[in-house]
Amino acid sequence: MKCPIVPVKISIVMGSKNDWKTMKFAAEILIKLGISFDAEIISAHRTPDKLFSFAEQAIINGYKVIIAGAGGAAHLPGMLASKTIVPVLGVPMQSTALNGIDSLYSIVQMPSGIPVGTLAIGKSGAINAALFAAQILALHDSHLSVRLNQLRKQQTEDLLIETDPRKL
Ligand code: RP5
Repeated sequence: MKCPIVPVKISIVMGSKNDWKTMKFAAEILIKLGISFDAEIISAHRTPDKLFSFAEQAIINGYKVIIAGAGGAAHLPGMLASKTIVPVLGVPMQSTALNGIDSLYSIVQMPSGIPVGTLAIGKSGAINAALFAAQILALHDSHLSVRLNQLRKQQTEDLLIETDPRKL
C-alpha cells in the first residue's frame, strides 16, 4: 500500500541551534494539530546566501507560512519577508543581554512595504506563531479548523476543572 505524501506547509526556521529550545514549542503545537512542517537553522548573518535561496524557493517548496525565530540583532524574519510573499511570522528570542527587547524591536519595526507578523518574546510567541499559522491554513482546511476549535475547547475546559489557585 502506498503511503499518502503529506505536503509540508509550514517551515520553522531559526537563527541558531540555541533558538530550538524556544522554537520547539511551535513544533509541539503543529504536531498536536497534525500539521507537517520542516525545521531548519538559517542565520541572516552567518549563512546569508542560504537565507536568500531558502526564501526564493519558499513558494516552490509549498510553504504557506514561515515561522522565523531569531534573537539579538534579529534580522532573519525581516530579510526572509523581503525575499518572498509567503507570510512570515517572527518570534523574538529572549536574549540574555537585553532579555529579548532587542529581538522584539529588531523584528517588529519593519519598514512599510515588507510585513512581518510579530509575536511575543519567547515561549508564548512560539506557541502563538504556530497557532496563528494553523489558523491561516484552516481558512482552506475544514478538518484543521475542527481540530483548532477542539484545542480551544480543551484549553477552556482544562482551566475550568479547578479555578481555586490554592489547589493547583
Ligand atoms: C541570532 O543570534 C540567533 O537567532 C540567536 O538567537 C542569536 C545568538 O546566536 P548564538 O550565538 O546563540 O548562536 O542569530
